[in-house]
Amino acid sequence: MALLNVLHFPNPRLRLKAKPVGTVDDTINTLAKDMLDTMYAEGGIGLAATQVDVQKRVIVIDLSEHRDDPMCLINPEIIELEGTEQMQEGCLSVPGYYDLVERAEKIRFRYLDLEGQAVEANAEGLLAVCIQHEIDHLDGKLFIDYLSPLKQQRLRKKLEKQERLERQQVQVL
Ligand code: GNR
Ligand code: NI
Repeated sequence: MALLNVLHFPNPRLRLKAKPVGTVDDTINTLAKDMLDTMYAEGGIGLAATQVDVQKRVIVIDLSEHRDDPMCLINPEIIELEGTEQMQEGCLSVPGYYDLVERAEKIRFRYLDLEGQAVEANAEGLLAVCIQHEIDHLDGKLFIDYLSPLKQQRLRKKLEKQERLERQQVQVL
């Protein structure tokens, strides 16, 4: 088991665009496993490779109550969008902040599984929101990008201050 470091906004590396995975090999399997360990340890329902500073199109999700039903999606793509819906979102890269975001209500998506097999499926509700949130990460986008510039500015100041304090704490230790 390996825990990976999760980048926090406004780290510019969260803006990098992830590259498609060529072949689903052991490296990708290990990455997916480490990402799941990290997601569980941090209490998230999803995680994108971009958040752990790996620019590969890999996401993991687990919406189950008992945290025992992981999904790993390689090269995920949305192929159809339907309707709109607002949901309260949070992000492991924007700790302690939650806000409403409007996204498609239903999606059809495709991806490669950990065996490299192509899969196509439909999603709605929280799963649809989560997949859209994670694919945004792979494209360097954060949920707070959808908020008003004023909210983004306030959040940036707050998190920059928080990071400064954390760095000072580390120096004292
Ligand atoms: O843990 C998470 N919860 C969440 C809630 C509403 C919408 C999206 C999410 S994803 C987030 C974990 C995360 O940051 N994934 O990138
Ligand atoms: Ni996120």
